[in-house]
Amino acid sequence: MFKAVTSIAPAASSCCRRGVLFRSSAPLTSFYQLNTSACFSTTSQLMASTEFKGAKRLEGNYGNVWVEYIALTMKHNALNLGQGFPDFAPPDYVTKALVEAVTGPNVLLNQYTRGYGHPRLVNAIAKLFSKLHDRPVDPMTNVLVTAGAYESLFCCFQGFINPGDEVIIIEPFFDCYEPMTRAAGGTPVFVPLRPSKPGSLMTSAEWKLDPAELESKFSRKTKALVINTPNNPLGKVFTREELEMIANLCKKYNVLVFADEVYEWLLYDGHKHTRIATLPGMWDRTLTISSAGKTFSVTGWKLGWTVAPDHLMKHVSAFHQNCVYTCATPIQEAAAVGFELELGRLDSPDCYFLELPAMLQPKRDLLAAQLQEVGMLPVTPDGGYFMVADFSHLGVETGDDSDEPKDCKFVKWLIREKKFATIPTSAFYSKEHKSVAENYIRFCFIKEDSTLRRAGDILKEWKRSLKQ
Ligand code: IK2
Repeated sequence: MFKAVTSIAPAASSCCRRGVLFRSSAPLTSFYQLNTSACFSTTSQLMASTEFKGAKRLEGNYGNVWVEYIALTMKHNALNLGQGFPDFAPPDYVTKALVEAVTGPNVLLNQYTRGYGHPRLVNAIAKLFSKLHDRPVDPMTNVLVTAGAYESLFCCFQGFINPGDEVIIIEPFFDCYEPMTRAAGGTPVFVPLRPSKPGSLMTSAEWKLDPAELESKFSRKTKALVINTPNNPLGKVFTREELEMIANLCKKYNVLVFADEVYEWLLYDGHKHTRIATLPGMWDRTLTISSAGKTFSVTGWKLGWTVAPDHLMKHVSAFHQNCVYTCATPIQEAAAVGFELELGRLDSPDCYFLELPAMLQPKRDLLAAQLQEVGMLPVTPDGGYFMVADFSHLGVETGDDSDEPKDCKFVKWLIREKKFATIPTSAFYSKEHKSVAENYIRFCFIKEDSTLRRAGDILKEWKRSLKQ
């Protein structure tokens, strides 16, 4: 039933039904993954025999890019520049704070805490966001702590979207926005960022929205617009002018904004992050979503939060209360300790929120140089920790004549043949716009330099073999 023998069989068998990915105490790259097809066939036999159908809202929502490509990466034991997580240690003050929370004298930190967020954490987040939003943010009514930004997003969609509502999604988009819209009964309406100079070297700023095209997507049915800045996968940091244009349309058509700002601290070359909630008239219609996983390089902690005005937050909180209810107390305590420390040094270069992008910028440049060396055209990101690159000039013959987008075929070929994992960029575009991105694949550069160099070596070796 399992692809690898694990010493955690009892836990594994209980999680089999959920298709969970396990990590052993072995190095970061050696994950143990369940054979999900075996799990599903057992489940489907069960379903067939009892004729229970899944809920209609799940139709079209089975499987996703992560499930497919992570499984392939594991199968081929490939170097993983696909999924977005660091392969280096988080700041030790947060990990020490977690140990202290679990083993220290305050044993109650191992028990349930306040459902909408651990008091110490919501206080710290409210203090920070009062500064960032330049307005009082109430810890008890304007902050909701969730199981990752993912749960914040889910609660936003469930809290506001009704059958018949439309949600405008700016592409490329973090892939869960589409199934989350559909699961709430809504209809996603896509509008793409397009490269202004395809086939040449670009920065992420050169991927642009057409304002007229965007406005054409608004209608009486539009309930919300989702924006992700800095953007995954492009690294585009929307400018103040671009955000004002979007905000003005949202005000004109009376539309909510779900602002996914999980990469809010990851900015390069002096770029500034504008929070759409801070633009005139936007606080009252915006839910801002963040992630401790991205902020403190602890993606496995799965801790996020939403900041919003009371009249919006009450719907999102009600949904959270009826599903997850309360997040892990020690994790919240440790994140609170992290915030309290950083709050005291926000403008100092020692602040992790500034130190991390300063550490990542040379990694970004190293990866870009390596990609250029083998003939790819990287799009230099202004933010985030991903980079997309045009591979179309390489002329690789994958031998795959399926009707999948070119980037999917190329990524599968790279994993299979070169043991090197990336993610196809078309996965972040809707069916109708996949062609905009199918010459690009996505690399994650929040990795040790040695990992990035290994990636460069694989690519260079391959390039050499092409010449022979
Ligand atoms: N929003 C965006 C834009 C994200 O990128 C993520 C998670 N990162 O994705 C990993 C990848 O693209 O390889 C989330 C939300 C979810 O964040 P969290 O982990 O806090 O739930």
